[in-house]
Amino acid sequence: MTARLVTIPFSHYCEKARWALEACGVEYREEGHLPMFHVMPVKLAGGGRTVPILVDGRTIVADSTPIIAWADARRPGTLLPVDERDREEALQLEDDLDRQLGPATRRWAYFHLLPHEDLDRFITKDVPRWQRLAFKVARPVALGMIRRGLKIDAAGAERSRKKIDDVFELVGELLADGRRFLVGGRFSVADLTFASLAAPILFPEQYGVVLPPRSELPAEALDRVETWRGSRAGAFALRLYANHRRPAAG
Ligand SMILES: N[C@@H](CCC(=O)N[C@@H](CS)C(=O)NCC(=O)O)C(=O)O
Repeated sequence: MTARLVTIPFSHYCEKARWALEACGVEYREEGHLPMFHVMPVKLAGGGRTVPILVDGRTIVADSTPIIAWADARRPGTLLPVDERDREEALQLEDDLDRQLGPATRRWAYFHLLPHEDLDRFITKDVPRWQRLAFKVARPVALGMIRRGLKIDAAGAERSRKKIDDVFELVGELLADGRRFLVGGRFSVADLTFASLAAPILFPEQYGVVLPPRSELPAEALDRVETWRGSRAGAFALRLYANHRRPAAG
């Protein structure tokens, strides 16, 4: 039976899981939902509250980190380094990035993009039609819930901007010795995690679902995005996407 990945399609933690499944050659089908509308399907599938969650027969794997471990077990060594010390280092980086970078890029991108109703089409793509229609009607309420739930306001966005700068600086320092990957000389979970969690502020073309083109970003956000894209860490993430991720379907 084909595994099922329950997602919020544009979510970068879902992208992290999706990329891992594809890298490990796992066949799966994606079931996308809008934020808030995801709660019931995730519970019914046996998960907690967040996506992604993977369902493979009776096996339920919640959270992108165990999903990567599950995918790697099917093709060992694809993402989790075989060398024990490298593996520990890569998993530690994954954990740090999950806790620091992921929430910061999400908050910054939401703050700048949510007010622009014309960008809703990217949020509402690949979800059931009824959710799309309900979102149209309930937009102010849904956005209010997202904003309150994730503390999305100007001060939060500015804190997140600083956090992203700090993480990019740290990653830039790691890369300063000329290494091509973060750990162990080859592509691993650490690289995949950095690139996918940085994606909401870099807009790589190969992201697993279509993101807004940069030409449609509000000017003040675009400036910052271009700065991040041009930084050592940003250019690294874009290279990982170009070389290690299949192009997004139309
Ligand atoms: N540690 C989790 C984080 C996942 C996460 O934060 N997912 C968000 C989407 S980006 C979510 O489901 N938010 C909905 C909610 O919290 O209700 C993972 O790596 O899977």
